[in-house]
Amino acid sequence: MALNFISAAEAASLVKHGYNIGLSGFTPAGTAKAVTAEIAKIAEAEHAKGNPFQIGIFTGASTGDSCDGILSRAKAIRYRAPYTTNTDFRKAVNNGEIAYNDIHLSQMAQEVRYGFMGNVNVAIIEACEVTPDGKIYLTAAGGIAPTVCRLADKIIVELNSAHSKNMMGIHDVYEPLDPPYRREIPIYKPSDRIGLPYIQVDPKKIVGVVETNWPDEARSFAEADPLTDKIGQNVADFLAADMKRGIIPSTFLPLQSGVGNIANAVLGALGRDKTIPPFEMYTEVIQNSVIGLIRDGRVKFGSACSLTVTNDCLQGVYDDMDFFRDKLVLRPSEISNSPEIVRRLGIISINTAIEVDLYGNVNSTHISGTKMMNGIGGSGDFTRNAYISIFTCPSVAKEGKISAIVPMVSHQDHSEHSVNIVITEQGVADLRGKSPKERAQAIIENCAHPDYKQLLWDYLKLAGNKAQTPHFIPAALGMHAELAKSGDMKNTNWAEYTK
Ligand code: 0RQ
Repeated sequence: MALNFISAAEAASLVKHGYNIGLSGFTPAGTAKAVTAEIAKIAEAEHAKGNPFQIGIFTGASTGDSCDGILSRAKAIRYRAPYTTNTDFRKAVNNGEIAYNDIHLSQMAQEVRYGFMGNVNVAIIEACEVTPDGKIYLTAAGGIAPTVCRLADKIIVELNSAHSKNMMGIHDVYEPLDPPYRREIPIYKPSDRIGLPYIQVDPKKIVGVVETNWPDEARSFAEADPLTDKIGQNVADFLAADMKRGIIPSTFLPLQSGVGNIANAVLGALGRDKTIPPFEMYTEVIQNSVIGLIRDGRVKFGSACSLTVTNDCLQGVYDDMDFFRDKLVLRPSEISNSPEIVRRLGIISINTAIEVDLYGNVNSTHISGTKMMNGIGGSGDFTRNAYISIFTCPSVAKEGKISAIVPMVSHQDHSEHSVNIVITEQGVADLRGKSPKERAQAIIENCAHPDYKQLLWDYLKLAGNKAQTPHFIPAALGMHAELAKSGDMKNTNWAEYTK
């Protein structure tokens, strides 16, 4: 069956008001771009005529501006899941305009399969190659593409020449069976391959192929600075010490590292620390620093869901594919983030917190308890199941007006039961094997900024000693209340709560 080449506008016209679209991609890597940009134009034209036009978006993780950004500005999104990083999308969500379902990334594909979110009407999949017999070769990410391709009524392929065909062979496409027939996912080491290098679809479902040349819209990273370098060095020192104690085997364990500036800098520092042997990654995103570490031989193998790297870095990988081919694999998100595999491989997870409380509960998603930042992403998939779960963050934010260490988190994503280690530029709090009161001592002593230490000790005093997890409930969110009132948590006055 011959492929039907159509324009992005023609493809977009197949998407109707009320439809759910399923997208390839995971972070801006590998996300469809041209068709979503045209859908936004249709939405704007319909809205100008007074007609409703909104769609649901199912995807792997965040997307680029040509999806979440353009569609949010066009007020074309009714519903979306999961993780996102787009500023305009964030504004619309925090304005109450979009129904945003922030679920664990490992669960996205299966929840679509289970029918929790409705039908997938159209799948839009970015490919570096597509064949008339229905083989779709993905670009820089696995995401939920295999699942939405199988479930969708229609498939549109964006054949993007900005991605090299050298990508063919890097993916390992595998979809588990659903309960009650599910078996183990047979990955026993990060480099194991268990599936196909392409998605096989019924060619009759491919209603159009849109040729594009549209580079990925990955953000650039802030340069590492003394603060992120210090956090990174603290992580490296901690891991080296745990290896010396025999807690981490001398062969080391696979690492997962989160997304963002801090995660990128932490990985860079880990790579430089030669007391840590060359290691493997079983992670969701490979960022720029990891590509450098693979080149240097510091990372032996990278299994991920996406290459979330800058375009020059991606081009470098494409140009050197002979070198990278046996050192990289990209997987669907339900495999890259599978709790079963995280537990089996003994992964050391390193994610970034927005705030951490005295007992080790972590907020990764909400600013001051109510406003969405990005989402939980894969941090929960890894943290809950890791061999050692680590959270890093600077001890203060916004020029020191906000302490990342607070008496009680204003929103909770990861509980005290799952969080092992907290690391700031101040130091390392090892929470393993400790009671809540012992954890509070370790966190204030080692992680809080000096400007906030006394305030936090004073809160503990106020909370008293006669409880398993001491709190003085009327004041537990007092630092957040003070931030809302005066703009600076340092002005918190516990005496106001005991008058
Ligand atoms: O604000 O953007 O205005 O400067 O939050 O913080 O310090 O630049 O750190 O880029 O690493 O992002 C948790 C959001 C950190 C990210 C989070 C403000 C701060 C800054 C960004 P500005 P930094 P990062 C794998 C795993 C959840 C998902 C996850 C994230 C901005 O890492 O989304 O881990 N994680 N996924 O000033 C107010 C506080 C604050 C604060 C920081 N306490 N109060 N603002 N900020 N702390 C990836 C995937 O799942 C795909």
